[in-house]
Amino acid sequence: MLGFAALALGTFFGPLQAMNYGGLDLYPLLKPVFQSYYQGLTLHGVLNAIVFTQLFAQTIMVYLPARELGLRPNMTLAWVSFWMALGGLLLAAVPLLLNEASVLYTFYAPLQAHWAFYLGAAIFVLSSYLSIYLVLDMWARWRKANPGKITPLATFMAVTFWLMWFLASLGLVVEALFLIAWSFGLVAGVDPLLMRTLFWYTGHPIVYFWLLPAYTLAYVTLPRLAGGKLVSDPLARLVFILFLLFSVPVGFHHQFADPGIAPYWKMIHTVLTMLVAVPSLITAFTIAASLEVAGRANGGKGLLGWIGALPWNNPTVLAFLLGFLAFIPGGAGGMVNASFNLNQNVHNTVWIPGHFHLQVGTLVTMAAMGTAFWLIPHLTGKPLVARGMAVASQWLWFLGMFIMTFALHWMGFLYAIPRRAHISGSPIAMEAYKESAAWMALNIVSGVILFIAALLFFYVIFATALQNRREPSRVLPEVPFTEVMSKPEGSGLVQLTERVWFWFGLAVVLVVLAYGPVLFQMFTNMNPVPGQRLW
Ligand code: HAS
Ligand code: CU
Repeated sequence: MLGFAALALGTFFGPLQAMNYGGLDLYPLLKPVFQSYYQGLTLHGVLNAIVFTQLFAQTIMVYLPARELGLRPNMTLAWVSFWMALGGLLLAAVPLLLNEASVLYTFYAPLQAHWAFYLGAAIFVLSSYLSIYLVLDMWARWRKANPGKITPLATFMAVTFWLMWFLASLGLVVEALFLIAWSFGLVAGVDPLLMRTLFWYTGHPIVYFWLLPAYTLAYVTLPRLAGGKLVSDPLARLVFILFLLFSVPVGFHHQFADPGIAPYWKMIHTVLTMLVAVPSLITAFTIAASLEVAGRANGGKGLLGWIGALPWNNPTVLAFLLGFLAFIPGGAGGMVNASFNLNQNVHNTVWIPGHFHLQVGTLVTMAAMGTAFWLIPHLTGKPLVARGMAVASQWLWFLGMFIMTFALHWMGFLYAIPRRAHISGSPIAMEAYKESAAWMALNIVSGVILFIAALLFFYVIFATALQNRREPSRVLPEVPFTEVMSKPEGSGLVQLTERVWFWFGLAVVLVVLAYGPVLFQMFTNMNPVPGQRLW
C-alpha cells in the first residue's frame, strides 16, 4: 500500500508532464507548493520509477516464494526492511518537496541535491538487500528440507531475480558513497562521467528489476487466471537465467553520446543488449502460447478465436493482456534505442519517454494494478469494490498511454523535441515546435484520459482496502499458482538452470569483462568538478 501511495502522488505529476508537451503550462498555478516543472518531473520519476517499483518487487518477489514454499520469511528482518524503506523515503521526501533536490531521477552530477536526498535514497535502496536475504534464506531452508528436489518455479524466479539485483545494484551503491561524501562537503567534487557510468551500470538492469516481478506474475499466475496452463516450465527458467547473465553488462547503451568511452566498448554493449532482448522474445512466445491454451480451453475456435475467448472482463487478466500488447512496440523501440547509430536520432528526445512509458508505465504498472485487484482482497479478506471501475481504469490507462507514447515517439523522431524540457514555459520553443501542434494536442488528450484512469484505479484499491466489509468467500484464498504443461522433472535444461551459483559467477565474469577496463580507466583518471544548482 505504501508503494501505491507513492504511485498515487507520483502519478499526479504525470498529466502535468503531458500538458507541458501539449504546450500547456500548469506549473504557475501550483507555484506556492511546487516550484517548477523540474521539481514535478523529479517527484514523478523518483516516486514512480524508483519507489513504487522497488516496493512492488519487495512485495511480490518475497510473498510468492514464501507462499509457494509454505515458509515464513524472517519477519523481524522483513519489518526492518519495511521501516528502512519508509524511513529512507521520508528522509528523501523532505528535500524533494522543498525543491532542494530537483535533480531528476537520474541525479546526474554536477547537479547537486541536498545530502538528505542521497542518504534517504541510499537507505531506501539498501532495504532491498534485506529482501535478498529473506529469499535466499527461505530457499536455503527449503533445500535443506528437500534435498535433490527441483526448486519450485516462482522461487527459482525470485532467487535469480534477487541475485541479478544484487550484482546490478553495486554501481549505485558506489555512486551513492561518492555523492553522499560530496553533498556533506567531504570531497570537493565528483567526476560526472564516472557518476553517469556508475549510474547506468545499475540504471539499465534496474529496468529488469521493475520488469521481472511483472514477468514472474505473468508466468506463475496469468495462465491460471486466464483459464489455462503455462506451456513450459523449463523455458521460463531459461528466461530468468538469461536475465541474470545479460541484464547488467549493457549500460553503455545509455551512454552512446557520452565522450570518454571508446566506441568499441559501446559496440560490445550494443551486442549484449541485443542478447538481453532474447529472454523477452522467449517470454512473448511462452506467454502468448499459454494464453492460446487458455483461450481454447475457454471454447475459442479457429486461428484467432481464442483471443476473444480470453476473460477480458477479468480486470487482472485484462491488465496483463493490454500491458503485453503495449510491450510489443515498446520492445521494438528498445531495439532502435540499442542500435548504436539509430540511437543518435532518438537520444535525448521525447522518443525515449515514449519508449519507457510503454515498458514501465504500461506493462509493469498494469501488471501491478491488475495484481492488486486480487492481491489486496486476498491479503485482507475484503472483496474488490467497483469491479466495473477496475475494468474501466485498465482500458483508460492503456488508451491514455497508447495515445501519449504514440505522440511522444513521433515528436521525438520527426521533430527532435527534447525530453526533460519545460517547453510549454518557453515561447521560443513553442514557436520552434509549432509544426507538431497536432501531436501536442494528443498529449493533452492523453493527460486527461490518464488522470481519469488513475482516479478510478486509486479509488478502487483504496476503497477496497479501507472498507469494513470482510467476505472471505469472495476473495481468492490462495495465490493462483498455475499448472504447467511441460514440467521441469526430467528436463536436462532444468538440471543446468538449477546451478544458480554457477550462473551467478558467470554473470560476474561477464560484468568484469564488459565494464572492468573502462571503470579502471575512469577511476584512475578522475576529473572532479564542484556541484551546481540550476533550479
Ligand atoms: Fe529501455 C532507455 C533499450 C526494455 C525502460 N528504457 C530506457 C529508459 C527507461 C527504459 C526508463 O538501448 C530511459 C532511461 C533514461 O531516463 O534515460 N530497453 C531497451 C531494450 C529493451 C528495453 C533493447 N526499457 C526496457 C524495459 C524497461 C525500459 C523492459 C522498463 C521496464 N532503453 C533501451 C535503450 C535506452 C533505453 C538503448 C537508452 C536510450 C537513450 O538514448 O537514452 C529490451 O529489453 C526490450 C525487449 C522487449 C521485447 C518485446 C517482447 C514482447 C512481449 C509481449 C508479448 C505479447 C503478448 C501479448 C504475450 C523484445 C514480451 C499477447 C496478447 C494477446 C491479446 C493475445
Ligand atoms: Cu537500458
